[in-house]
Amino acid sequence: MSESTDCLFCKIIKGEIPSAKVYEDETTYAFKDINPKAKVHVLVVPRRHYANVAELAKDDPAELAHIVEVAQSIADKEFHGAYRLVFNTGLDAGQTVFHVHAHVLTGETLDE
Ligand code: D5M
Repeated sequence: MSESTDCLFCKIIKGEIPSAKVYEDETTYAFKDINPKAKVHVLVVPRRHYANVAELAKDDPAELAHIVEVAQSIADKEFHGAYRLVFNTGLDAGQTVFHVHAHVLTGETLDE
């Protein structure tokens, strides 16, 4: 599915809801998390709508690899390439927005 009308992150990608953009290209959009859990907390999302990382990996593994590249480039700029990458997957794992997103946590030394 390429777009979901009720999806918060689809609306952010389309500019219908404001966001603090960090990076964008043809396939991918990155913006600051509204509730940061680290000094730098960025969400990296594919423009196409996939519910979770497993769907993305199955349907477009190149985009998943690209999301990792974008995360790396953010951390290279913010914190000498060190970062934590999290994909919450499923309600019981804490996923609240069902448009796949990589949490990139960086900018400071992270607790274990
Ligand atoms: O992560 C969903 C994340 O999305 C959570 O960390 C808050 C963030 N969020 C929710 N609404 C917004 C807006 N409008 N801008 C920026 N960030 C937002 P999950 O893994 O699904 O729990």
